Amino acid sequence: MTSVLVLNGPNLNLLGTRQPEIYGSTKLSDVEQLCRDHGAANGFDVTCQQSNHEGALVDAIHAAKGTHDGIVLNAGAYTHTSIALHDAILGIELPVIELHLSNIHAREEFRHHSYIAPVAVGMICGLGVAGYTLALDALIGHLGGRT
Ligand code: CA2
Repeated sequence: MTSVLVLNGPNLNLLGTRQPEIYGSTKLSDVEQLCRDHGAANGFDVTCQQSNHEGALVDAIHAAKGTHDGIVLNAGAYTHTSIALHDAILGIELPVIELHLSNIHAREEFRHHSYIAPVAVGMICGLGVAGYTLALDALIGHLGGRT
């Protein structure tokens, strides 16, 4: 069965607890359950991980090789700073869909640049929690699945 890693970065463990006007009021645990349910309903497996640490995210990306078929990645603020995540994605040769809850292009200028974008298949941003299932469908479609 196709297997997808949904990987969330720094501070996303706070989802649903603060700044609902930007990030919505859904908790990360509910987002993760939504992703797993979406996979189960559409015939693919979803594993969810979150870390606040750049190196742990690099390790998770490396570990995805041979375990998962692709990654939905919300790298949080590391999106805008991390050459290490960029290089990790290049190193695994698995398709990555970049995801952001908020529209990073409608926010502060420092959020406009992404180190993930050049090594991602594509990016979904600004659509809130719905973006996660859209990103999963985009990844499955990219992998040649049915959704
Ligand atoms: O819009 C997104 O998904 C972001 O990746 C979220 C990051 C931000 O640095 C990116 O520019 C865009 C921040 C995640 C912080 O999440 C929180 C959620 C609730 C309360 C506080 C932080």
